Amino acid sequence: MTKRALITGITGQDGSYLAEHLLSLGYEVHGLVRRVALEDPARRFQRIAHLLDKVTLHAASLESYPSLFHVVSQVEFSECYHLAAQSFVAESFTDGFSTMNTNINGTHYMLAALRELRPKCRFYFAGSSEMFGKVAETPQTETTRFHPRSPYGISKVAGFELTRNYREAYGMYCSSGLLFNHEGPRRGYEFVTRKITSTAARIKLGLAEELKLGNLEAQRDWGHAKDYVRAMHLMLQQERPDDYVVATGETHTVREFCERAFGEVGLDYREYVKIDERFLRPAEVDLLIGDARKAREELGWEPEYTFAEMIREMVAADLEAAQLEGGRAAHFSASRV
Ligand code: G4F
Repeated sequence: MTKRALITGITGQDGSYLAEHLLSLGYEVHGLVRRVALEDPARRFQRIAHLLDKVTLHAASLESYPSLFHVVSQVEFSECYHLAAQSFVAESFTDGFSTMNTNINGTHYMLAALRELRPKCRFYFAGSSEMFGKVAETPQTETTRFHPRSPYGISKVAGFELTRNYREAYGMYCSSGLLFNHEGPRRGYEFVTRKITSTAARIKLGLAEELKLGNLEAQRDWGHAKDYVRAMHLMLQQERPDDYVVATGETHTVREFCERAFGEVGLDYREYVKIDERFLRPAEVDLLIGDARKAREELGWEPEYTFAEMIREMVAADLEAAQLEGGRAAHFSASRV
């Protein structure tokens, strides 16, 4: 029988990779999108443009229980991947209220709707290494104490606890992934990796002159999103629901990321990167490094990309985009002469 999955956040980096993965496994894939996205498909559906004839989209808002209830009542899903969230940590300091509202209530609404209508549906919650925050131990595992450092991190701890509570209180199959940073050429430009690779490419082609960043000494365990969505799927195929750390087990500084990304285009980052205090956070997560032994042993999950390969792929994609941008700019100025 064809398996049917619902992905919230299907238009994002992870949602688009997960949709591709599930389609390749023969799933019928449904995605939840905001109504505004349906009205602006060229921009909002960029990452899933190539999938639009293969997936079914439903309009709903994480802020509206009735809209989520309606979608869940429409189709018989056997798996639900709840990825939608306000996921930019810096933005959560600017507007903590809306981050909390979307991330906590959105998760609660999804769980409540499933409990009411599809209690047998398996649920995946996108937990985050931001939950470890000011880390209590290194490396971080499934048993490391949480100490979130941002409204975003706090909202993810709440979502994680709600997911665990639905599992324990109602016997539902609810699992959380404690995913460390995961990147790729579909990453949003506001996140540091994509900001670095896209600006390095633009500087190389003469389209930008410098790159303004905040804390260069922060350390992150960066993996590739394509690898991490495989882990999400595996978590819902186990006999029992559980929580898993997904990480590479390597950590690198933002500075090192800059060095490698600029190195890919033959430039020395020290000549272009400037510190701008606007990009410092009121409270920082200094060091993240995950121990994914449980995922390796129980799920049989392994990351395929190395750190260097991921950066190479991102820079190559951004060089291609910058070339198109440069071509368009040249065409525009030539047509004005
Ligand atoms: O790329 P970032 O914004 O990612 P961050 O805050 O680690 O969060 C990401 O990973 C989490 C998993 O741990 C996810 F849950 C979350 O949704 C998101 O995907 O920042 C990475 C580091 C930070 O220490 C930040 O202070 O880079 C530092 N940084 C330095 N300059 C900067 C900048 N970050 C951004 N976004 N922009 C800068 O200019």
